[in-house]
Amino acid sequence: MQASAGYPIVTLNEFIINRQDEHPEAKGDLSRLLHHIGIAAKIVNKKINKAGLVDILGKAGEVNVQGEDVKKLDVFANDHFMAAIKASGEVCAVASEENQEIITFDEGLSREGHYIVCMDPLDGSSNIEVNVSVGTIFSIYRRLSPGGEQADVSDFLQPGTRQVAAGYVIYGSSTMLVYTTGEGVDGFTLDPGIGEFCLSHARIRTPDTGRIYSINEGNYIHFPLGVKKYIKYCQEIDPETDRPYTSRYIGSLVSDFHRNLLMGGIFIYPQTQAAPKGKLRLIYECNPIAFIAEQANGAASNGTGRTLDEVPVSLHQRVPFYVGSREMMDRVHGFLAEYG
Ligand code: P6P
Repeated sequence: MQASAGYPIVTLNEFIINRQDEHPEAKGDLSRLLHHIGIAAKIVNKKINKAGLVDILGKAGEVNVQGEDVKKLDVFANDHFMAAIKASGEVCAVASEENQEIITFDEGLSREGHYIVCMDPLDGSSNIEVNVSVGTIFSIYRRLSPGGEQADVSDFLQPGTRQVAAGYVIYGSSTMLVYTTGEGVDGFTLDPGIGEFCLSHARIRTPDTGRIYSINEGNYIHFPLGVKKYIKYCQEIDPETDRPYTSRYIGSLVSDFHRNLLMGGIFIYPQTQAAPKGKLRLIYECNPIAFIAEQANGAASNGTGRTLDEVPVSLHQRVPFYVGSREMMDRVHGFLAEYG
């Protein structure tokens, strides 16, 4: 995708429209939805950048100097992404990390909406107080229930292979939106000067291997033996295979994944004593990240099976999650197969 002659940037909206033009059958409904998600990301980004000032402007639950109710940022993010998705008129229901049940949009255009959205509006929000990057994760499917009827939870229990699009926003040193519609992965960096996400990482492909392993080693004692063996493999001295690797763990899924996606690496959140099924949620954390990883030449699994093949049984289901460079994934699968 080239910028138009003489004009140096491709904005997210231009990119979405250009991609839509490549599909004559497309009616623009997915494009409109992605555009609205981009708007919500800009609104949330503006608020997060001021997060440190919340103490001055008032803590969550208080009324700030502008007389507004100060909300926790993850509630703020949930409200704005929910409102933007509803405003697109293309979505009949949303499953959010912030809501126990699905939120259905039953009036007007939305009831006919072709899509459903699964999202974690602000993943890792506990990191905000210490100014660590956090992210929004979203996943889009076609609805299964008939248009015009109220959506139900069965619309959301689809395997990740049925995703139409998936993406994340990382609110870091710069704010980026990275997404896929199944034709590769592209990254857009927010230019605050013009208030636009601009194409900055076209056709992201993760390296076949890497030297970064990301896992919370504080849980080491509870890891499956195969994971323990893999960690020791990463730490062994072997110049032939460029080991020992480097341990990098931020504790914010979007940040850890984004770094490994660009540099090569592996992220692992296996079963632990505190989280016997794993900690991360299948439908709004693992599936969208897995879709992006595979579209960028990487891989994602629950340790024994492909993440995207798993058929969800509940909205907030947790699964073990392994995601990253293909060769590193093959290696950890070997240890899991041999040692369990
Ligand atoms: P732990 C953040 O709370 C989160 O959901 C993910 O963003 C992150 O990868 C994980 O939990 C970190 O969990 O147990 O290592 O603090």
